Amino acid sequence: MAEPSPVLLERHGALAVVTLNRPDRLNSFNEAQHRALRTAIDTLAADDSCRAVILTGAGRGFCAGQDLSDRVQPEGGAAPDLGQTLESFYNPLIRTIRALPKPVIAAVNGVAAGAGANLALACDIVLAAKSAKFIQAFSKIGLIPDSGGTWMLPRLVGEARAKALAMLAIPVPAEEAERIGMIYRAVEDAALMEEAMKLGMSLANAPTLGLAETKALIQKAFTQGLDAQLDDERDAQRRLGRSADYAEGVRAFMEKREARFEGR
Ligand code: T3D
Repeated sequence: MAEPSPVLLERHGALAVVTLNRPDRLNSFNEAQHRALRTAIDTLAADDSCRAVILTGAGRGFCAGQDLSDRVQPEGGAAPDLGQTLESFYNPLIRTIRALPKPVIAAVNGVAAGAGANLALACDIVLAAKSAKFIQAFSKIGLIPDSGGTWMLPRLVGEARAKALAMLAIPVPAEEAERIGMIYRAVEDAALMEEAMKLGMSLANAPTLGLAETKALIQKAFTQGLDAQLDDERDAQRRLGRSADYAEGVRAFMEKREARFEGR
């Protein structure tokens, strides 16, 4: 029988749902899943009719990071070059999601561990089922939090918590993750996909160019001062002022009706 695809891609109009699909391994990454996810995201990136993306996991986990069964070293065997896997797979994945000019929602349906946790945190809006938890599992196997973890965690939760969570690999339940600002919201398990779809549909029908500029500017804010940020805001607003969605937004407001944004 043919192997099931390690990544599923569904379209609901302008909204795409990407599902990691190796549930018996908690959707941990092997090379096939990396390649399939890259293809799915590249396809959506190139498709202007896709205006928002949801990333979720099949089964009871979101993603348990690297598939460790591919990392077992025979006694006396050569060590793997983990820098190479980061360079080839994890880093491009995080860079692509951060640079994607459309919103990406993580719908964290269950445990998110190692690179799986940091993949979720790299998304623009993170919703999690209340039973989900986030674990910086790396320290348990002698590694550092990769996939942007050492950059993202201190920004989200502060240096003190980031170091403790990373060094102790403490599981953070979804509600606690919401309380400390690590994620946007924890929701009832049964409501997760409905909430994610609602949010996704509303983003998919929003002014996409404005959302893309908002995403880029907020991400930039961590790396530059206020003066440079004000200049970038001016430039973005100038570009957006020429967009069809801005003209439609103003017209709709004046005519007291719902705007019909087209993402251009
Ligand atoms: O290597 C490189 O290229 C560098 C990049 C590294 C990036 C990384 O992500 S390193 C970190 C790798 N991930 C981990 O260390 C997490 C390992 N998994 C766990 O700690 C636990 O599985 C969880 C805390 C995530 C969940 O625990 P629990 O008790 O809910 O489930 P479980 O029973 O441990 O797992 C269920 C099955 O999934 C189990 O298989 P089995 O016994 O039913 O056949 C388990 O072995 C498998 N599984 C879970 N995580 C992984 C995995 N198999 C391979 N690799 C995994 N990461």
